[in-house]
Order: sequence, then structure tokens, then C-alpha cells
Amino acid sequence: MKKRVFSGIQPSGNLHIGNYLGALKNWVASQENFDNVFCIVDLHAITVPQDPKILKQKIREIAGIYFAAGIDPKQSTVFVQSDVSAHAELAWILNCFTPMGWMGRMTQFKEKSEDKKENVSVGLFDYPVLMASDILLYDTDEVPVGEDQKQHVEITRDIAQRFNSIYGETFKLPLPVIPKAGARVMDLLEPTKKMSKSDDRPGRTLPLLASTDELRSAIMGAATDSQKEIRFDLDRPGVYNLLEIYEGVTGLDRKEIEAKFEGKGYGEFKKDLAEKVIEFLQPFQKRYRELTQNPDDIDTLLQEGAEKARPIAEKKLNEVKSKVGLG
Ligand code: ATP
Ligand code: LTN
Repeated sequence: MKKRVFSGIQPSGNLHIGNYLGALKNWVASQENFDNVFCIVDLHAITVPQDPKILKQKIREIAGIYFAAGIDPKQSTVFVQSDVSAHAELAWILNCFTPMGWMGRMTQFKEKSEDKKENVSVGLFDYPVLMASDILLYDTDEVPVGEDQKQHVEITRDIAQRFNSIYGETFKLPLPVIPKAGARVMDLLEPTKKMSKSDDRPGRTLPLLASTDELRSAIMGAATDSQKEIRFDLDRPGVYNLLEIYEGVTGLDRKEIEAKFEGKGYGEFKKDLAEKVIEFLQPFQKRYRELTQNPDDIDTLLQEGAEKARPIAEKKLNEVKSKVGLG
């Protein structure tokens, strides 16, 4: 029996190279060895305001990106979270077993709710419980995510353990799997801040579907520093980030990259990085365009995915309901 992998991405904003290197790349790389479930987490996306028309489009766009990146619907179950209602139901039940204090400590909540005051929804606060439900419904072994989501996988384990200790063994405890390189790609203009799809003003991110001009100009304009050497030095976040992107898209090792740019200037390095990012994204973008020519095909794949996910999720939900004494 293969181990199960579960992961998801929110259909909001434009997917960028950070999402690819932190998450998608690893889903594809280990696809053959696992039983994979990949979700488009639209219920998570509405924890902050979304335009309904755009949300619907983004769901299909993310699905197209999953498939273009190499997710194979024969090897992986790909579906939309809101198509499987067990996710929202389990989230409610787990809410009743999760202390408020645990949620208040979540870094992502603190960051995303800063300056918003009364505009912060209860859903945003509760976001990690819905994520725990996603993961726990499928007896997940591993959750491949970027560094920023590690805390949410850890709280998932805490929630599962608490439930198991009251009702007996019900949920498997999942492990976060964080990549060695590209786990936290930084904003190109402010390299002390994570590259984020909710802040993708021009020049800050490298969107997977961007034109070559956009990609080139974002890379050429990326913040560096006043030093000269091109090496992996964590104290120089701008250069470190660009080198990490280089590593991620070329697969070269760090020593090779440093040797290649020894004695060269930032301009030359950036030009080469832009070419490598473009070379890497062009075949992906081509596949994306081909796949999305007929939107009905994507819809069919998503429906088939939901059909495969639903019985697994419902079985676990029924076990939980019965243990709790519901119904
Ligand atoms: P937002 O910044 O708007 O919260 P996001 O870019 O974090 O969005 P998500 O849908 O929340 O996007 O994340 C999808 C996946 O991409 C997650 O596994 C997350 O850890 C990973 N990820 C997100 N940003 C980065 C980043 N800058 N570097 C590496 N991985 C990232
Ligand atoms: N919170 C995640 C998206 C997400 C997720 C999941 C990831 C929702 N449910 C389950 C892994 C497993 C994020 O990337 N922001």
C-alpha cells in the first residue's frame, strides 16, 4: 500500500514561482510513489473577500496549472474542496474540540489580520481547523507544503491527537514535508517578506503564467545589495533568494552555481536567471494553453476527482459522527 499525500492551494491571486518550488514541484516529483490527493481549496479562499466570477475562473485556472505542471489525473485525485461537503462538516465538528487559544497563536492569522480589525472574518481565524479537516479526512501520511504552512500541519496533529485521546484512534497523524530549496521564496522587491499571491504588485512575484517581458523585468529589478560576490549567504536575503530560484529552476547544486558566477556582476547573473526562469516556464505555459483550450475537459476531470474523493471523505466523517454520538 502506498502512503497518502494530501495538499492544496487556494484559488486566489496568481500562482507564482514560490508556490511552484515550495509545493507543486514536490507533488509532481513524488507522484508515482504515493497515493495522491490534491485539492483546490476554494472554501479557504473565501476567508478573505473574493469576487464570485473571478473565484470561479481561478478554480479552473489552478486546476489547469496542476495538470500543466505534471499532475496526472490517473495517478492523483484532483478536486475542488467545496464539491466534497464532508470538509466543511468535519471542520464544524473539529471546531468543537479545538481551543480558541491554539488558533490565536497561528502566525498566518496574526499576519493576515494585522491592520484589518473588524474586517477579519471568523473564517480566517478558523482557517487551520478547515485545513486540519482536509488533511484528516484522507488518513494522510504526508503534507508537502512551503515553510509557511508547517505550523498549520503541526496544529492538525494536535487536533487529531486531542480527538483520538477522547474517542480512541480515529485520525492518522500527518507529517509536514518541506522542500530543502524553495520552501520560502521571498518577495523580489522586499526580500525579507515572503513572496505572496495576495501581494503580487508588479515586480514582486514571478507569476507562473506571466509573459517573458514581465518575468525579465521583475528579475532585472529585483533588490540585491551593495556587495559583489554571488554566493548563498543568508545574511544577504536579496541575492540568496535569487540564487535559490536559480537552484530551483535549474536543479544545479549550490557549489556549481557559485562557481559559475564567480567574478561576475549582478547584471549578468540576473540576465542568466531570467533566461533560466523563462526556459523553465515556457513548456509549462504551452501545456497550460493546450489544456485550457477546452474548459469542459477541466470541469470533467474535477468532477471525476470529486467522485473519487467523496467516498473516502464520507467514510471518515461517518466514523467521526458515530463516535461523537451525532445523528
Ligand atoms: P497568500 O500569500 O495569498 O497567502 P500563498 O502564495 O501563500 O498565498 P497558498 O495557496 O496559501 O498561496 O499556498 C499554496 C502553497 O504554496 C502552500 O504549500 C504554501 O506553503 C506554498 N507557498 C506559498 N508561498 C510560498 C513562498 N513564497 N515560497 C515557497 N512556498 C510558498
Ligand atoms: N493553507 C494552505 C492551503 C491548504 C492546504 C490544505 C495545504 C488548505 N488545506 C491541506 C495542505 C493541506 C496554504 O497553502 N495556504
